[in-house]
Amino acid sequence: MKFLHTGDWHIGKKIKEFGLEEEQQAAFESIRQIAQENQVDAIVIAGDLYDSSRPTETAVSMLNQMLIQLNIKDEFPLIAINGNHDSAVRLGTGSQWYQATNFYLNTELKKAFEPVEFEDTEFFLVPYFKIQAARTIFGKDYQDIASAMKDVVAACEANFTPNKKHVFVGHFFAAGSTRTDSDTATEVGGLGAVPIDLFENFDYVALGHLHSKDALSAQMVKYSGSPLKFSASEANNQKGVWIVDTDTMRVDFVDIKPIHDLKRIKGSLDELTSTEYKVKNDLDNKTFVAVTLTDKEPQVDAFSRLSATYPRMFSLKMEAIEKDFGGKNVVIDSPDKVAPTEMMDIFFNEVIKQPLEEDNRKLLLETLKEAEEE
Ligand SMILES: [Mn+2]
Repeated sequence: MKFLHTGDWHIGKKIKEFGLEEEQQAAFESIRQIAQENQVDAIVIAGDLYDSSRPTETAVSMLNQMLIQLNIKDEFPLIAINGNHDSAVRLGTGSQWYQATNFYLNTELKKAFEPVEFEDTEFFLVPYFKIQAARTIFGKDYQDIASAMKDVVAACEANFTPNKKHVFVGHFFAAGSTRTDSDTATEVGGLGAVPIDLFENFDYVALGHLHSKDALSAQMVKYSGSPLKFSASEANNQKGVWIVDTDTMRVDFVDIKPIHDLKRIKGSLDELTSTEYKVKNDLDNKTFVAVTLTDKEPQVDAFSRLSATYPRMFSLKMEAIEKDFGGKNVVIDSPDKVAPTEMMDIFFNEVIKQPLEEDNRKLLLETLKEAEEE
């Protein structure tokens, strides 16, 4: 069979105050077209369908229309799980009815071990879950997601039908992957990372969570990435979906072109606000723009001039001020490999010049934990 692997739609998301309805609708139409052109037998959505556990009415109605279009009108079977941004309970309401039209949505860990079968392929739908859910099911006191995942994988493997292909659909942070700024940026002390060699008995692992398709370099363990760029760090990312053929085990990436791009621009205020610059760099009023100003002196009217030129400017930085911050320029070689707590220690020691106090450290850990759960 052939299926399309996507995820991290984040319906309802905004970039700063700018809604993305038009862009998300256009990206959806591209996904639909790719599914039709490739004549896929199913579409896998690997979590984070919504951006929020309490999506707005507009977001709910938009996602509903999309799912109705794909599943009822175009008659594509759908395979989906919740991500950390979705509320498992809200998203999962109705999932038993959906099965009547070949829409398989699993939001409960305990239901992940019975595969959904299509022709030669078994799909194991493992939603984003908290350690507590695994403790309840397996009766073990896991301290990290990786050890819980090991038992989850074993429970799936126990139900493998031999001679079929096995696909794991999941939503987690795989060890060794690289982040972008729109990913949920906290993994307290790395407790959330799952090593990918756990999945060696699966033919393909369709992941959601990280927003770059290149977050992992494994051949058969892939993040689909988000269909749209959500942050400046994704400006040069290629967005799209994977088409997976389980007969040949061929995996191809198909691009999605955004109707309005997201770009990073850098230069002096005069240069960036000139018409020539805008034209030359193919920037229009709907382009999402992250600006780095190179002027040595602060420019009082920078914000108003830039936002008049780029109505969707979502970030503005001054290179000179960043470098002069606290009289010290702290360089961290691989920030994605440094735990947030360690990052704060470096900040306090190097910039504030005194260590983080115990009370504040506690507060920081609690805040990180809350952020991680959101
Ligand atoms: Mn996500």
